[in-house]
Amino acid sequence: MKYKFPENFLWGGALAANQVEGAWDADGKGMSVADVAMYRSKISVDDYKGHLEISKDLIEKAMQDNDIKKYPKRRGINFYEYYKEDLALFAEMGFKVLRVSIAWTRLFPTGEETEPNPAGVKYYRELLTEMRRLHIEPIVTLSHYEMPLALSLKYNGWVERKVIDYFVRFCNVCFNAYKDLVKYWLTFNEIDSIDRHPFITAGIIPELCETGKEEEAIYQALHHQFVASSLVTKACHEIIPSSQVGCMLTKLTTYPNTCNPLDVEATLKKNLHNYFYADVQIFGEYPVMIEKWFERKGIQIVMAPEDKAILKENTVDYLSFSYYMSLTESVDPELEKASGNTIMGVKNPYLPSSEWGWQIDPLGLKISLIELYDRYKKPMIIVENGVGAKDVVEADGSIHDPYRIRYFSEHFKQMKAAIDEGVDLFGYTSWGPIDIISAGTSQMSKRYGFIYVDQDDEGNGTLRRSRKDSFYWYKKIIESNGADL
Ligand code: BGP
Repeated sequence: MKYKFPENFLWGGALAANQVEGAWDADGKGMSVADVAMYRSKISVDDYKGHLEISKDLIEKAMQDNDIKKYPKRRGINFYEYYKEDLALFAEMGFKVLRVSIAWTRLFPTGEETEPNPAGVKYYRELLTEMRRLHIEPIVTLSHYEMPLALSLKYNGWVERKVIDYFVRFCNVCFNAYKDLVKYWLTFNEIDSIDRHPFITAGIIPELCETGKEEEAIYQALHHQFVASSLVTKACHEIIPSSQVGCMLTKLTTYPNTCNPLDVEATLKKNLHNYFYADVQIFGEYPVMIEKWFERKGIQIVMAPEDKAILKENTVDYLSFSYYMSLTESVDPELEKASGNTIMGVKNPYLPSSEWGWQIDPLGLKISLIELYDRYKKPMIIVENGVGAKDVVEADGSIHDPYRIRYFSEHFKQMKAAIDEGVDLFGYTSWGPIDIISAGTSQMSKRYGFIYVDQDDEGNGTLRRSRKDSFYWYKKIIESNGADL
C-alpha cells in the first residue's frame, strides 16, 4: 500500500472545448482563434515553431473556407453532441474530477455583445449538471485558446486593454450561471505560453503589431491578462464565496546540459522566467528581475494607476500546472541545432522521447512538484500530464497501450514520492482522457486517451469510442486511490 494517495485525492482528466467539442458554428457560436488552426502533418523544430504563426491573410482565407477537413478543431471529436456518452465513460473509470473549458464564443460570439447567447449558456449548464449527476467535480478553465477571432482582428487581441472588460463580462456570466455547479475555476490555460503561441493564447497577429515591437505587444497583452485574472478572481470570490480560483503554468523544468556555470546560469534564467507568470498571480507583483529584464530589452508596459493594487489584492487560491517533459539547456547554440529531434532544447541522453520528441521524465515531475511547493507553498493540482502516441487498433478491436500505462505509472509514483516529502498536491487530471485534437499540430493521431476515438487526421472515421487497456488500468488506480500502482 506504499503508494496510497491522500483521502479525497481528486483523480480525473482534462479537456479543452476547442479540442473536443466540434460544433464550431452551432447554436450561435462565433468563430474563435482555434477555428482557424490548420492541420499540420510534419513535426520538425521549424515546422513546430513556424506553423503556430498566423497572418491576416491566412485568417481571412480560413474564414471563407468551409472545408472542415483542413480545420480539425472545428470538428473536434463532436463532444458537443456525445458528451453524455463520454462523461459516462469517465464515470465508469471512477473520475472524481474533470477539467473542461467554456468556449468564450459560445456565450459571446464576437466578444463585444452586452448579453450572452442563451444557447451557449444552456449547453454548459447541461454539461456541468450531467457531471454533477455523475459525482464528477468540474474544474472550469475560462480561457483555453478560445478567444473570439473578432477581437483578434479588430483589436489585435489582448494587446488592447478593452479586452479585459469583455473577458470580465464573460466570466461574470459564467460565475452567475454556474455558481451552484462549479467550485474550482482556472483563469488562463498555460498563461506563460503567450510568448510561444501569441495567437492562440492572446489573439495577437504579428502584422498588427508595430514593427519591431512584437515582443513588447506580447508582454502588454500578458499584463492585460494578469489584470483580467485578478479582476475575475475578485468577482468569483464575491459571486461564489466558496470558490477556489487557480492560475495555470506550463511547468518547463529545465536542466543544464553540463555543470559549466554558463549552462547553469542559462538554465537558472530559463526556470526563473518560467516562474514569472505564476509569481505575478500568486505573489501579486512583478519580480524585480523581470522588470530589469524588460528594461534591458526596451520593453515598456503601459499600466493603469490601479493595476498594481488589483494584482496585489486579488491573488489566486491554488496553483495548477501542466507537465509533459523536462528540457535541457545549453549556451552552445550549435548543440541545440545538432540535437535536432527534440521540439525544444538539447536532447537529454538520459531520457527516452515520445514519437513527437517530448522527453519523458517521471522524476522531473517530482522535481517540479518540490520546486513549485517550495516556492509558493500553495495547494496544487496537476491539470495536464500524458503522452501522445500513435495507438493501434488490433483485429479484435482491442487497443494495447503499455507505453501509456508505463508513462502514467512512473509519473504517479513520483507524485506520491513528492507528497511523502510534504508537497500539498490535491489532485491530478490526465491530459486528454479521451483522444482529442492536438493543440500544437491539430492532429488526431497524437493520441493521449484512455479512450480511443475512431477518427484519423483527415477527419475520416465513425467517431466510435473504444476502451484501451489503459482505461481498465486507470480505473483500478482510482478505485484503489493509487494503492494498485
Ligand atoms: C498544452 C495545452 C493542451 C494540450 C497539451 C498537449 O499546451 O494546454 O491544450 O493540447 O498542450 O499538446 P498537444 O496537444 O500539442 O500534444
